[in-house]
Amino acid sequence: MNDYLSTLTLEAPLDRDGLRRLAIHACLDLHQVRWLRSFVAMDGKRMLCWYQARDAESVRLVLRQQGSAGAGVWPVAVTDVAGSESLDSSVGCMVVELPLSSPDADEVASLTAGISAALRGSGAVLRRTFLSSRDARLMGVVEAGNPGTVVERLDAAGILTASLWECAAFDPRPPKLFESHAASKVRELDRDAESFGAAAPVAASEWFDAIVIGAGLSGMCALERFTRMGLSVRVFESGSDVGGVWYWNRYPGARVDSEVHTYGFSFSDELIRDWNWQELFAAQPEISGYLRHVADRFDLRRHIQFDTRVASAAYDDHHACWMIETDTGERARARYLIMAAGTLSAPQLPDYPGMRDFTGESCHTADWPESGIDLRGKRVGVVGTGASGVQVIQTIAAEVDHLTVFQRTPTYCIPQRNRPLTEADLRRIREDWGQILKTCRESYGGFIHTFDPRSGLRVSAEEREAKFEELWRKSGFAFWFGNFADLMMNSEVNSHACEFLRNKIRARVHDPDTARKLLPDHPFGTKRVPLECGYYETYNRSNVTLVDLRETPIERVTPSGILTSRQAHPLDVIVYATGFDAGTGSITRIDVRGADGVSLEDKWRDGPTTFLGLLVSGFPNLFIVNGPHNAAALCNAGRCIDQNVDWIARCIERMCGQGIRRVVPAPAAEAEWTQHVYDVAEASVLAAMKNSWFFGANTPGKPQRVNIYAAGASEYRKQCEAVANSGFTGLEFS
Ligand code: NA7
Repeated sequence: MNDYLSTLTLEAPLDRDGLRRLAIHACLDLHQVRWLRSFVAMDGKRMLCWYQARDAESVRLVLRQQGSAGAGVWPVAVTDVAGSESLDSSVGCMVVELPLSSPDADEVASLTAGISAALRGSGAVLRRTFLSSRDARLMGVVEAGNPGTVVERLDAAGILTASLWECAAFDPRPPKLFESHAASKVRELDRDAESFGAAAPVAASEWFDAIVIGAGLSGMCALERFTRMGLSVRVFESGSDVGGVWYWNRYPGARVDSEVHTYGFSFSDELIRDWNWQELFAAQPEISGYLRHVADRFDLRRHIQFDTRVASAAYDDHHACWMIETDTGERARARYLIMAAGTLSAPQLPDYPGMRDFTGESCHTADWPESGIDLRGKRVGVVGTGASGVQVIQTIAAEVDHLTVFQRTPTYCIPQRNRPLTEADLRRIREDWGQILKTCRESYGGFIHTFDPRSGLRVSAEEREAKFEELWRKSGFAFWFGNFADLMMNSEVNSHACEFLRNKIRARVHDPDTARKLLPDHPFGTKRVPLECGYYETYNRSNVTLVDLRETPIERVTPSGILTSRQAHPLDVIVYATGFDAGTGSITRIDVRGADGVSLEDKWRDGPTTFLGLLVSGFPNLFIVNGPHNAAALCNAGRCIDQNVDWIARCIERMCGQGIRRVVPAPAAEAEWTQHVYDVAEASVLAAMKNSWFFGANTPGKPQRVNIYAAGASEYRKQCEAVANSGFTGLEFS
């Protein structure tokens, strides 16, 4: 490490808080720049900063982030003058600038000795010198004393000074955001522990600027961004590795439904360049591998505590911080709490009587054992035909002895048309990367598919049918998000699409009665659309039976299988592909308590209320990356997570930059956004079918309120941008 100095011109007088705020932007971790000491002139117009860094460019990067791009940086040799102790920042000091005729060691030594001798008996002491050989200057830090006397004494000794400024010395380290990080504050808080009902004290090492819950896509994205901002971050993850849903959903056939290159992280061009995706729609092992690679490559693991579930989080209004407690009683505090626990991650099992009595093996798709389940030659029952059920069913049908599918609501599945990615594909992706991101950013769902701007009613029936056929032959969500612009807003257009897809099912399934059971009757897109690969043909197999639970409901699970109102189905394995407590489940399963001790679960008892789906009134400094009321649920998760993390980071940057301790949405702004979310849903085809997790209908006892922002990802982005660009209107900062 080398020593560097820079002189910054200050726009406004800088106090200790202002200095600390600058330090936040130093991103010391990232650039490995240690900002050791600053000397701020009493007139508030300039500041001399001393850094240690690998090279001057690293310091310049830091200065650019502080908004001081023009400041000069020069290498210096630092000498602590013999006998001096470290500078006491509470004592005033002076910076004396002296020109040198030749910066050789002898001249510097004699000048330093001369200054010390001249000041002897004046009350002032030369503490440290910075020698800049390049421009032949010596900067001396003189502690205590009177500036007039110092000038007089140096003059009398024939020592020429170029300038002398009276200043205050500040130690900006460690670059923590808040006073409350200091050990003394920690002790004070621990005396205050009854507010958390806590027994064990919190060690200083358990203080962070931000706590992130979850190390899936959103937690990793937030972690990477926050550490780059210079925040100290601790991520708590219940799994034993990174990945979130990709860690837990290890069931056979688990596969992403976004074109995978549009799904991954966008924060590193090198990552885009170096990582070679194998398939257009990658399977779970490949995505897990990618996420593990990112964690290693960007050194994220050291901030993550695995195998740890956060049980509670309480806001301490007095100290403006969150305190979390894990299920093993560990505690940690942070100014910001980031919910990154996923929107479809709280698995939901049905509550059929007798489930515990089943003597075979059973599990939820999102809790699949790491060692797998051997399904070969077994009688397997799959309950649920959403995206997970469809993937399991089409994957295992050929290997099991018999597969019984228990279907409650049929859904429209569209062909995924997966394929390997070739060298040429990867080259094209890298060349077009900027455009791909732009398209995703501007599209309804954050995917690479964009709506046809025409109305589906403005074209002839033949043209419409031809368009549907063309889209159906494409891969991914082309049929959903590349369709006519009014597909999701006009029920007539939507009903044409439904009939087209029903005809496809009729044509693919041989047995008319089975085909009939598979025909959905709700509007297309009002339930998340599964992507399939031979799913409908699975029902043509002789070892597959479809049970329609609307005709013959499940009565109970027995020790040997499932009993419906019509018959017993003997089974060796039951797979519950029954979905999630969507949107709110992963958040309210944690006991989150806001400023006045009210629990978030209670606040959301009649349905979630949020501002932009990112903040909740009464819960200061709580940010939700992907929960209810934002676009993430309908969206290509990678892209929407990017955008949400970016917005949150900007908000936190503003708080750090202005010394703000607390942010919370105004109740009126929250009410307005929540109403807007409802209004958009009511105006769309979603209103015609509320029996879905979009409305929380799949979770017993949950109020039926829309969870998602149906105007789409691009509109959502615009709304968020507008709020941020207007100085975060709707938020109350204090
Ligand atoms: P989903 O899409 O919520 O699907 C769950 C399925 O389970 C769905 O068919 C449900 O029927 C069915 N279900 C739920 N509860 C029961 C009970 N009690 N009995 C019978 N059937 C039941 O979850 P997935 O895991 O498939 O997909 C989640 C997301 O992951 C997906 O959108 C992709 O984004 C990735 P219902 O329709 O409620 O009648």
